[in-house]
Amino acid sequence: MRRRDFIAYGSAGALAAVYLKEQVAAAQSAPAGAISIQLHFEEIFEEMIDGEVLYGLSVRDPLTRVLRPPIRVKQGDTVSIKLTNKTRRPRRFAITGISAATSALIPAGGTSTVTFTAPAGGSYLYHDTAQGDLGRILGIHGSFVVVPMNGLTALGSATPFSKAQLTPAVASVFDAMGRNARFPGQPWRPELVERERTWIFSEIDPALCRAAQQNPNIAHAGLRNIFKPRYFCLNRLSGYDSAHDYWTTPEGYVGEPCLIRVMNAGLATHAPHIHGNHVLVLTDEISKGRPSGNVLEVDTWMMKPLDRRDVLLPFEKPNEIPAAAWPPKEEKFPLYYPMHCHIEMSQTAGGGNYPQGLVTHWAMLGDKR
Ligand SMILES: [Cu+2]
Repeated sequence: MRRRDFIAYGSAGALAAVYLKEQVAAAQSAPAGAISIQLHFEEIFEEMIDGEVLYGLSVRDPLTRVLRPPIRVKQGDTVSIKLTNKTRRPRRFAITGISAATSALIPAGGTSTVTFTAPAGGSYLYHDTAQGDLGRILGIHGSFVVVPMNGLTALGSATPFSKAQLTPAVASVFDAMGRNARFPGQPWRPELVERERTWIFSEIDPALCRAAQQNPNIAHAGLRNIFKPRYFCLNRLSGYDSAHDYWTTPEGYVGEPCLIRVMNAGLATHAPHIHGNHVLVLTDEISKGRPSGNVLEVDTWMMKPLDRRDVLLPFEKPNEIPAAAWPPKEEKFPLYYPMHCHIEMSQTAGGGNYPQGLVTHWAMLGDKR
C-alpha cells in the first residue's frame, strides 16, 4: 500500500476534510435539537512517519469511516452518542469538562448510549477512561466542539464562546476585528472552517502498543513511570505529514485571525512555540476552558495532559519585518512560519529522526483582502 493511500483511508486526508466541513455547516445552521451520533471503539494499525506500523486504538464514525472524528454540536442540543465497543476489553467514554457525558463501562462487544445536553460554547476533549490514561494514550480521543447558542458580544461581534461566559477582555479581542487598525480584515466568522483549526497533541510508545496488542488488559497503574514515547503527534500526524495537512496548518490573510483549539490527549506536557506572531490566549486551565479574564500574548504556552486552551493566531505583520518593507516585496507571499513544541525530545521520531515530531507551520497567504 502506498503511504498516501494508507493515510487517506486512515486518520487524515480528504475524508476528514469533507467530514469537518459538513459538521461545521450542520452545527452552525441548526437550532438546538436532538443530535444522534454513533461511535465505534476499534483496534487498528497506524503507520508512523518513518514507516513503522504500530497497533493502536481508535474511535471511528461507522458511517463515514473517519477515525477520531471531530464532533461538533450546538449549545442546548440533546446529544445522544451510541457507543459500540469492538475492542477486546471494556471501555468507558468521557468528555473532559462535561461530566454528564460519561458512559457506563461498556463490555467488549457491547453497546451503550450516553445522552446529555451540550453545555456552553467551547472546546472539549473526548476519550476512554476505562484504564486510566491508557485507552486515551493508545488512541481513543478526539475533539468535541460546542458552538454557542448566542456567542455575540454587546457590540454584535461573533465569538466561539457563550455570551453569558464572555469576559470584557475576550469580547474586546473579537470586537477589534474589522474595527481596529490591528485587525484590518474581516471579523471572525464561526461558519468559516478556514478561520479555525484544532491541534490535538499525543505521543506513541511502540513497546506499550505491542504490550497492549498481546494483552489488552495490561496494568495501567504507574504508566507514567514506564512510558517511553518515540512518536510525538499533532492530530495523530507528525513531521512532514503534520506540516502538510490542511486541517492542521493555519493559513489566512493579514488582519484575519484564526482560532486554534489546542488540546493535549497525551501523557507528556507540551510547550507549543510559534514563530512569526504571538498568539492571544482566550481560555486557559485556570478558567477551565471558559474565556479568560485577561488575554495574554505569548509565543510559548504550556499544555499539561488533558489541558484545553483556545488561542487566536492574529495574522499580523511579523514584528521582525520593518514597516517600510511591508507588504513584503523581495520575499513574497505566502510567508511560512513554524510551530514546534519546545519540549525538545518531541521533535524527533523513532528515537532520532529530526524534525519529524510535533511540528507544523502556518502560512500568511497575502496582504489584507
Ligand atoms: Cu522555534
